[in-house]
Amino acid sequence: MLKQKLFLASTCLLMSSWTIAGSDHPKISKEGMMYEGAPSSIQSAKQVITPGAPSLSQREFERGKKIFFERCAGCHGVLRKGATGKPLTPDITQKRGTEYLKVFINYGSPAGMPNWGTSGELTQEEVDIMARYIQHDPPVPPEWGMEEMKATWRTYVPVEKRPTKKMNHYNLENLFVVTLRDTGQVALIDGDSKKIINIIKTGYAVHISRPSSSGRYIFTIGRDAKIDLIDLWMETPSKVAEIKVGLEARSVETSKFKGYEDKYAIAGSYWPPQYVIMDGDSLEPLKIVSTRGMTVDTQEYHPEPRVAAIVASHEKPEFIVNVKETGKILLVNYSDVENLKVTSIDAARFLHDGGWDSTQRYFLTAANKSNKIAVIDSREGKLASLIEVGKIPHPGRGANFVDKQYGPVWATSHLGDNTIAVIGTDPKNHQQYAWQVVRTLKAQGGGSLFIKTHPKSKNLWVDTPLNPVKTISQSVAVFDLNHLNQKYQVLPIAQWADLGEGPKRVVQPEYNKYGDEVWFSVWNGKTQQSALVVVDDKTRQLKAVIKDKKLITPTGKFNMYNTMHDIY
Ligand code: DHE
Repeated sequence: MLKQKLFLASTCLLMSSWTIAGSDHPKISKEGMMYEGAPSSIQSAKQVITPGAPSLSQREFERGKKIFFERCAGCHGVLRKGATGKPLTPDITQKRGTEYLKVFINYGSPAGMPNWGTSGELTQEEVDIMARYIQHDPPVPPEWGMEEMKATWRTYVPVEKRPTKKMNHYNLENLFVVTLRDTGQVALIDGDSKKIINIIKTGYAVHISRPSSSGRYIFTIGRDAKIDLIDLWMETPSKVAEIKVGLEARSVETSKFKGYEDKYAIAGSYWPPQYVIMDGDSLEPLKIVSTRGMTVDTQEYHPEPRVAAIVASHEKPEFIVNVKETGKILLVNYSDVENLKVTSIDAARFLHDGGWDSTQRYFLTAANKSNKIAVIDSREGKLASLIEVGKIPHPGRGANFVDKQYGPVWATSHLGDNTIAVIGTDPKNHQQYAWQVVRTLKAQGGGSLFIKTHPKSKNLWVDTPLNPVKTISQSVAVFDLNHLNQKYQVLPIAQWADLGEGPKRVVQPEYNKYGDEVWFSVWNGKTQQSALVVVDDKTRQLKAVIKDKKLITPTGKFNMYNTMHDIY
């Protein structure tokens, strides 16, 4: 029996968690493993000894816990109830037994489990520890309520001591806030001169930055759920406040509705599963709301529904909050924080990222493991559609343009295949195409994370940083929006950066304010040189390479003007 399982598991080795089109030799994607298995910052959680589970020393338990939080929690959830990965609670794992689990951890599975052992990511001793560890009850990390938040809330410059006008001469609207992932910093880069203005220490494995509605402040969130508030009006833009809103998080947003500009901020956490509304210029936490509850489909209780993307509505004083595991989209009305009204919309599991259509009325967001895009009508407060797309859509914020044949459209690329789904977004004047996939373009391969265009551009840029084929992960495809039937052009961005050794993944196209330059990160290893490459949008020629030994592992870049106004 075990032999048969071993055979099955090893044949699975040939299949990828994400079938990466464009790869000559499909295999478990190391890049995919890195993406989903990004380190968590959770450390504290008590040892639990579970009846029926094999023995585990205290040292082994600590090691298992660390490995689980770092490598496994992203897919299976901290409580191991299952998310993109299968549930791994002791009632299931103890029935499988240690030997079976070891095979599984070693060889992976076609359903998406990486081959941790045979890939060399875990040693045989670690595989053995993990097989025993997951037969014990999951240790539960602590909760994080108002007391904990307030204890981590620091003000460096109180609101009344901050400048009352802009004290520097930077063109703040063309500023780029660049994530330096592995150093837990952001670089502020002047989009006009391409010079670094300041590098600011932020949270662990910092993830995204969002500007306040006026563009005065930047909110940066780390994977450790630490938010740093940066005041751009200071002579040298610097940090003025910080708070830790949980133990793990990915998203932060600020209020944008008329009359509420810069008033509130919201952050969503992975652990504990909750969101918090804060005061926009001090970060004082005002209201914490748990997202624990029932799933959209089987309607069973989920103890760990993580908060994914959050966007601020332009139609109402509302934040739109994606709850990953329950598959629900919440419209959180912030006009009366004490009597909070929350509309819960049924979408699909597992919600991840998304962005607005060009009118900023409809929010299009990926339910990635359902291979669907959910469309929220933010005016009516309803689900407008659930659209079947390719395998594991990953739009970032997506791309809006006018298709000559189908009118206004929004597009997403995919992690799991090489397609780009182009979706009609104009129910008023192009009703027959609205919420339909009107075109499917074919790009370089799977492993795409971000797609981008700009209202002034005729180009559609598609990255593929997680494709296992180097020539694909190190370049981008660019389509001509006037000739979508023609093949894309490939630009060798990493080669242009001329960096020497390393994975050099090309990630996240981002336009400057004027829509005439597009910036790419060439994301190299922590000890290797990385760069930002700036391409002239019209000519598609190299315009500048920004290299500096302080630019370590740049990934996301957020142009102030485009991010403030949701232009993409
Ligand atoms: Fe992200 C956005 C979650 C790994 C770069 N990422 C998001 C959002 C979520 C998310 C929920 C939407 C935020 C919003 O709009 O409010 N990301 C996750 C993960 O759970 C995941 C898969 C694994 C993890 O444990 O973190 C993950 N992300 C990555 C990376 O490895 C990337 C490529 C590099 C990095 O910096 O870590 C990465 N994610 C980004 C970027 C955005 C993002 C650049 C914002 C895109 C934008 O244009 O707004």
